[in-house]
Amino acid sequence: MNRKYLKAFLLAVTVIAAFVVMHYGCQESKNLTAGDEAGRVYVAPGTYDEFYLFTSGGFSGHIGVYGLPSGRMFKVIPVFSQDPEKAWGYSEESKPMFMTSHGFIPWDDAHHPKLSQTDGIADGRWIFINGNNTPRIARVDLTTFKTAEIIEIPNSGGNHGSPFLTENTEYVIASTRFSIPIPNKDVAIDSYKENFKGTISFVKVANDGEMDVAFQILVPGFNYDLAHGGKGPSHGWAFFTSYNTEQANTLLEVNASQNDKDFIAAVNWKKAEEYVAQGKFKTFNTSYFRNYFDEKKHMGFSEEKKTVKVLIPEECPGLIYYLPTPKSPHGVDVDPTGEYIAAGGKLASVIVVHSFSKMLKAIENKEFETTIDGIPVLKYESVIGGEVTNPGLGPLHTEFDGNGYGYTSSFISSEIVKWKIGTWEVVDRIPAYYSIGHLCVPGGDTKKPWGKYVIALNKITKDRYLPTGPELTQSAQLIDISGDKMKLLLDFPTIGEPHYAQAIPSEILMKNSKKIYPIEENEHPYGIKAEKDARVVREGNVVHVYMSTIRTHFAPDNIEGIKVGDVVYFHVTNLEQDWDIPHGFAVKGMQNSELLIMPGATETIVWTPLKEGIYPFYCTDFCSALHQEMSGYIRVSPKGSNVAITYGIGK
Ligand code: K7E
Ligand code: CUA
Repeated sequence: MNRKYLKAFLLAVTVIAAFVVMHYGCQESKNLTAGDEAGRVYVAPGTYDEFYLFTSGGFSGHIGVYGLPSGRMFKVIPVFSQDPEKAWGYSEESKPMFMTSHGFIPWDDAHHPKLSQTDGIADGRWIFINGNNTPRIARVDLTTFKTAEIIEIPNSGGNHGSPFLTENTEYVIASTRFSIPIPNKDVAIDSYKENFKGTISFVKVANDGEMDVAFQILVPGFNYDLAHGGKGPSHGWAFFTSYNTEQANTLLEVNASQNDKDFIAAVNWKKAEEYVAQGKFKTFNTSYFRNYFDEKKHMGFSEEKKTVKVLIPEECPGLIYYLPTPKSPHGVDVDPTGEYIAAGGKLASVIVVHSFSKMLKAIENKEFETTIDGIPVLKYESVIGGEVTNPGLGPLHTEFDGNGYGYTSSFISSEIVKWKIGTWEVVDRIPAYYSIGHLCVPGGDTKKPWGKYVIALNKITKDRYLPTGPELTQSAQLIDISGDKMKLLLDFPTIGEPHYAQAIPSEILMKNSKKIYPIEENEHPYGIKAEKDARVVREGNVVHVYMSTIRTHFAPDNIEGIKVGDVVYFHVTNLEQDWDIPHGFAVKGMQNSELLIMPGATETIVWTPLKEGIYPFYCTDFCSALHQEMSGYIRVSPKGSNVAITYGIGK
């Protein structure tokens, strides 16, 4: 480039930069709205360029955090699965988070991240995700990007259709993937039709996020797959797909694909609240756990709950209706207006879109085909709003852009199909490489989608990436939807098996991101506020080490008097009060994991030395130029030796 062009180029860049600053400068104030009566502050819709993307980890049990449009990974948030990097599930404080009625379960299969909403718009307080295997719902705090609570869902054979929300996060909702006897009992598997049932669960979310199973609805023994809450006019209702309405218990690939139509269950949860208030529920004895992490005590707590309220549709008229839906439907997605309910019939040749207003009319006129266990089945013709023909093979999930279009993923034909709400015509399609499952438009399941992109979440990526042995990477693809034609911008591999993902403008979360835990607020019973309080205390064969860290040493860093057979608890408080200065802690031969202690936090790890000798310990996180110096020694003497406890630093 010669000098003249360079000058012109620089001028152009300056003008563009000034424009961008002006444009987004005003936009920020336009987008920020005041808090509601609960004091929550949220951000109204607008145009954004930069997003956080939260992806499901599938059977890795975690959430991946990425930036958009870069596709770069920022963080992995451990949720249901142990993670030695963060000692999640290994530290004494985090172990209670894994408690269930099946005991300590250190993994799960997590499919659907779902951002909390206020007035049908993602508000950035929390992200929920389901444990599909051992039925659970987790809540992750988006100020700390840390799992804050995990609640088990009782009376469930698997928690796939979860954790979808009502529009003000009144409830997270869940449905059973597998029907089982409820309460569970020992029966012949081929007694499925008499004995197996499903449940739909409504989990109340308090203003501070605390979850509690408010009530469940006992439903026929089908497989319930996915769900979505209504919005706008359909607020007060929730929709659940089902398959295997044949009620097969073997060779489902054939036996559960017989019926031309299965059902979407439409549940009137406001009505359910009335029935519960009137006492029209049965109390079922059961066992399920609620686990939560106390940010001040830096410690998880676990409580067992023993009963749950169950509504029986036969005794609660108007509670639930079935909408016939072809064929083995998977996703059920409500458009931004709340009027249309799109179903992804895996084996269907069209995308069926039900009309909420027609559904209400059909209910009023009692246009029923039949009734199943007290649940009226509405006539298909009475509830159908439209059918998208030629939607590709194997439609699964739909998201919306807020400009009147739906985007449906089709697994078998491996593409995204864009269609117009109202005319139901397909207006564009783009291949996904390969075999897309879910897809995500920022805000694409809310009242006011942010749009701009659709992200394809692909299951199979053959020939797209460097081979990595028998299993290839999973991937996401970023597609521009700002014009008439979809445009592929970027491929990026993702960690864990991708199912759903959700995106939110970065500025909503950035300003709330927590930097440190104030040390003066640390209420950990084994925490210390200053280095001078560091000590080692023996209680029989249990030894408590109250340890501190600050750049660049541990206190104490020499410990003697530990014996084989001791159970040693290292309670490590990180005294740092600077952003992004965690310290690590690990002893040679540690049987569980390291610790990674955030500024101002205390964490505990237990160690049982098996042999006498000298054991180095060290900081695992490169924290300063003298990080390699951040280490110490523990002397372990034989069982029964008379070496007294001594400890110190700098002596
Ligand atoms: Cu992968 Cu939502 Cu579990 Cu569809 S589900 S793809
Ligand atoms: Cu502390 Cu490295």
